[in-house]
Amino acid sequence: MTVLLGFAFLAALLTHIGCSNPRRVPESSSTRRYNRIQHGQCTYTFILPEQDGNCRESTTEQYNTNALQRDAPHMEQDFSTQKLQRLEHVMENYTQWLQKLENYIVENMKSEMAQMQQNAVQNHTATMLEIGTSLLSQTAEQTRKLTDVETQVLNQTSRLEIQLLENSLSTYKLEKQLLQQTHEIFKIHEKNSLLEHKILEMEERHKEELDTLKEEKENLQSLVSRQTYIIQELERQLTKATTNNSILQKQQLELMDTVHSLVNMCSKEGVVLKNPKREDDKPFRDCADAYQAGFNKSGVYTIYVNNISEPKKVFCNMDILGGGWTVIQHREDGSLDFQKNWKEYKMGFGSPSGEYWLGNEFIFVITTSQRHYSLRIELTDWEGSRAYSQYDRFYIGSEKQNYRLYLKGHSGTAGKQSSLILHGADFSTKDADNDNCMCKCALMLTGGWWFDACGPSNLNGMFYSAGQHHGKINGIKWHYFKGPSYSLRSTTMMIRPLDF
Ligand SMILES: [Ca+2]
Repeated sequence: MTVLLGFAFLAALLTHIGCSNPRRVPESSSTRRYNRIQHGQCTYTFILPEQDGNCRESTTEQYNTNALQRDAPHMEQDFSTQKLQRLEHVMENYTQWLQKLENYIVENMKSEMAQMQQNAVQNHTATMLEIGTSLLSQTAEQTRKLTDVETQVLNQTSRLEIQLLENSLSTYKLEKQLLQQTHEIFKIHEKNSLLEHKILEMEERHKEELDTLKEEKENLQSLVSRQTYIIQELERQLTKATTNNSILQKQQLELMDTVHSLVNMCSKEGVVLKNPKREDDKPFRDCADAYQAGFNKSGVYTIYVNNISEPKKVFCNMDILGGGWTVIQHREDGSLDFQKNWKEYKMGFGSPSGEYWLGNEFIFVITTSQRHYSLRIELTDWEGSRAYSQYDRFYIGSEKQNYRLYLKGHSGTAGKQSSLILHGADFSTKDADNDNCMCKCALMLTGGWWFDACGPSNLNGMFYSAGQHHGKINGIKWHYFKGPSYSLRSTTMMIRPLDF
């Protein structure tokens, strides 16, 4: 419609349409007016006709050239008609041309519109893409953050899991230890109950043993009272016998007198006695004297020891190695208690026909004031084996010297080493501690002996009967024959002059 309105200016003329390559308008048309329109990439140039001057002048000129014809009305009319026709024709051309132009513009506009729409779509798409990209980047950022958070959470979870595992492990270990300890406690409980059971059993046994011992004690007490009675009886009988003995002695003296008178009578009448040796001729100092006096049977003899007015009964062994042995100690059945004091050991105790100790004072006098003596010790164990120890030289000191022991020249079968102390040892009893021990050997090992500290022998220890002789430290001991805790069956200590 705008274009159609433009036809009001019939003189308007579109000279050129250029797209992308605007062409220069020729200079020769300076007399014409140009109008340019820029639309997008295309430029439209319109040539507009001159309106006033020329048109009017030509009109005026035409009027002037045809001044002669002004008076001729027909010519003027034809001319106008022709002009009109020409104009109509031009107008038709214009109109066609304008239609074309319009079509062309419409065509162009269509493509431009499409272009514009496409551009708009592209812009929109670009915007959308941008938005999408930014959204994507934001999403990526968020995703990254989420991933970071997830990683952290995973790390923490794994750390917690590890800690949980460690805790479980330590818990397991603790449980194991607890189980072990419980087991040990259970074991200890078992042991405890066992021990308690044993203790109870032992207590019961002890009670039984105590009861038995009480019974035995009562029995022994009654036995002792019986024996005391018997002893008193025996003492009375002994007094009687002594009285009888004195009567007998009187009779003996009378007989002696008779014998003497008979001997005198015989000597006067020339009778010679074949065996003049008699026990009463010369008192025996020891068994060697008796043997040499012709008494060659083992038994109890009376000897007269130097400086001791009282005669002493001893057992003489006339069998071993030529006889003549004076027995100073003998044990054989445990009938005699050897747990005696100093005085008893000094003067001797027991019976020469059975178990006895001759007495330290007698041993001292015999071995130091008469002759040089050797010592022989005969031992028998519970298996029936016999052995001996012999010393070439033997004597003991005085009571002031605690009857100190002196020995030399050991030999024999009862051990290669001497079980008696060779370097000298004092005599000890339960009431006289002269040993070399901080303890009291005589109390510990019983009896009286030449203990050292406390030494390898004690023939005056406790007598243990068969079956009980093992593991006894206070028994009758001769270490180098049967060991330190074997109690022997029988012992004999005897002396004989060295020059016998
Ligand atoms: Ca001591």
